[in-house]
Amino acid sequence: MTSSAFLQDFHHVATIGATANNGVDRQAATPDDAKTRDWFGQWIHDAGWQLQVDGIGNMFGLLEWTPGAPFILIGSHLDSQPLGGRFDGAYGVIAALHAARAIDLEVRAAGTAPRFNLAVVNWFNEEGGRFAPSVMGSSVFTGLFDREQMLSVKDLQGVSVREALEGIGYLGTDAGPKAAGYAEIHIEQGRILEREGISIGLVDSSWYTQKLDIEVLGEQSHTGATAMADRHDALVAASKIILMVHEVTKDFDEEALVSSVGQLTLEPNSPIVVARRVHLVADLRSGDPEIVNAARARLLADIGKLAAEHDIKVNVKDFDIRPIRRFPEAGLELSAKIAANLGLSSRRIQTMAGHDSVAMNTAVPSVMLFIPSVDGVSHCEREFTSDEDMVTGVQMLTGVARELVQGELA
Ligand code: HGY
Ligand code: MN
Ligand code: MN
Repeated sequence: MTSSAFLQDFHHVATIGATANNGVDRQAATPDDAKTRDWFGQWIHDAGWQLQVDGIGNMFGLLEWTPGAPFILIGSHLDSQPLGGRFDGAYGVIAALHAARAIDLEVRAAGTAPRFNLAVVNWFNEEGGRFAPSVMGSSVFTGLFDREQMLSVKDLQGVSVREALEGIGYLGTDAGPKAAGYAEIHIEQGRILEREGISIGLVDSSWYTQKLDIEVLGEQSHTGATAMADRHDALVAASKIILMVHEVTKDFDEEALVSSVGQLTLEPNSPIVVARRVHLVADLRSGDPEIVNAARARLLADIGKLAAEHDIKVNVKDFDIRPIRRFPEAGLELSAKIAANLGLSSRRIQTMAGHDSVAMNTAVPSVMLFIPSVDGVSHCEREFTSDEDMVTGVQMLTGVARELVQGELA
């Protein structure tokens, strides 16, 4: 792997869908997402590998050294959050391209094929900003989500996943590779590695997460002419619920529970009309499922009281519930050994964010690696990781992938 070639690719992709403040906005199946997909497809073609696109828009670059043998998949996602960071996901895809190229050269020079083939993957809609739930493409690939159901999911403008993928020419028909293992490298999106001066995070488990779909139903009326006592203001009630979702974290130890409402839609959204309906999505996560469940129970009880006080209706639905998932011990030990052989510091770490590797780990032995994030910032234009840390991560991913194709985790 030549670090300059990797860095050149990374900084080029960061210009696609670039925002004014050094971020990117390449939401799933938008024209800018399509541009990075075209770039990825061209790279695969120029490398002489076979490109496949499956029925939920996942893209695979196949290095089939042994016809019919299963594949080790390495990669991440090129889609971003709205006004997001240029490292989240894209780093892992470009790192995987360069790791695969290095291993391909080694295999050709050695003249002997390893036990497994290798594929580089760009997962569809990992972010879940435009189309919920997140981690969509890899969850369909592993059978966690139903493909037809996901293709019918609509964005806020009423466009379905199917229509959006067809619109950018990436609703594929390929089956995709038979997976035997998976490895992904990603920015930490937290402060631990930076704070401790450690180069590589070895992800051993993921946090318990769930979303709450909250619909607040009041009654539309004139903001000027309606007596206050007669109002059923959905936005006032929704505002109190947003604060409840924030405040409930204080019922638990510091940082034991994280929660926010990140999305709100308002009807009819007129300055002269009392709101009739507000739709909110709350995200609750913890390393302990009992904490999420206790916070959820507290919120449901308080929302019930609020609805009675305001004489309005509130519908709350659970969705996107993800249990804690643990990565295989053998993969953690293998990665620790590879980091040590490379002279890199490493430590075990949990992931609070969702990742495609969490889905893949339900199907095949998977390895998830982190590199440091400056200030732990992510899903924000200020997201940053140094070139040096990125290049170190590519070396680490190459080392892990080299062992996986030999069958080290089989
Ligand atoms: O769901 C997640 O945590 C990821 O950022 N998509
Ligand atoms: Mn990501
Ligand atoms: Mn993300």
